[in-house]
Amino acid sequence: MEIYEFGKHLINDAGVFIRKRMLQDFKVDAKLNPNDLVTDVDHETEAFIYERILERYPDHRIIGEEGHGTDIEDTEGVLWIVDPIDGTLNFVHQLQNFAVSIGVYIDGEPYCGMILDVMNDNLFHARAGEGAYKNDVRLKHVADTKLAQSLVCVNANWVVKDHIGQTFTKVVKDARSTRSYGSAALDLANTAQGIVNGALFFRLHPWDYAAGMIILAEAGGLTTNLLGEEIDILKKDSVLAGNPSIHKELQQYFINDDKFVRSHRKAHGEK
Ligand code: 2AM
Ligand code: CA
Ligand code: CA
Ligand code: CA
Repeated sequence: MEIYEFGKHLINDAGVFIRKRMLQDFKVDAKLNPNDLVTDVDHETEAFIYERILERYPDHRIIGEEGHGTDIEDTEGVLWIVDPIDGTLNFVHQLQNFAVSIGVYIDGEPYCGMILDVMNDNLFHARAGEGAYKNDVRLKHVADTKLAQSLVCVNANWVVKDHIGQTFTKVVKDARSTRSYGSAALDLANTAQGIVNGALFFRLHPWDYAAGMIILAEAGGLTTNLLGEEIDILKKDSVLAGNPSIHKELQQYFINDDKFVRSHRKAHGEK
């Protein structure tokens, strides 16, 4: 079976695994701070995905949020980038509104991406050059929109942050309104399916956007960092995603704000 087909089966199986596992008790631990949670189910799902990939493709490499592939520093060969549960806080508090996200890169080039909205059982997927899909339905290209008539995904945490909050506040004021689903992968999938027009994050990790970037690109959208620079798939960065028009409009808020640019360079370094 081909990688893309295998990946779609795998992510659906991971969804079945999570839905069954979450009926039993699971342990919740704090990672870096009391609001940064991880559960047994995150770890078990990552192990499930990791083992299944290596069983089929022993020479592929895998990076996962919960500890796999921490030594990987190059993009040679087939690289799977996995977030077993994106939206762990939603998983813990709501038992819904979380996703599995899997992106596949070959020699550093986007190959295919899958995002499973686990409790709604909706699979967003795309292979480079072949369009993006929600289940079996091909997604239309995202429509160009102006910020003033747009819904954009922004997490309030960025709006209240020192140094960068003022810039995010301007975006929030100028947008028609904001949404935040608590899962970056679902924010990107929702941008691809056009129910929101863009999504902005000051800091994400590769597993948060590896799949979403590919799916959005295949739906005609753009993803860069907030300064309009290309994202390195091995590094954490800020993310600006949207239809081409709003992507261009939103970039100006960040690029033209010296204080923001300085804070961004401090957090993420020079490109
Ligand atoms: P996670 O649930 O896989 O940890 C909203 O919380 C989004 O931001 C989710 O996609 C979440 O991924 C991610 N996220 C959580 N904590 C984060 C952190 N400290 N830095 C960057 N992204 C984070
Ligand atoms: Ca996490
Ligand atoms: Ca994540
Ligand atoms: Ca996660």
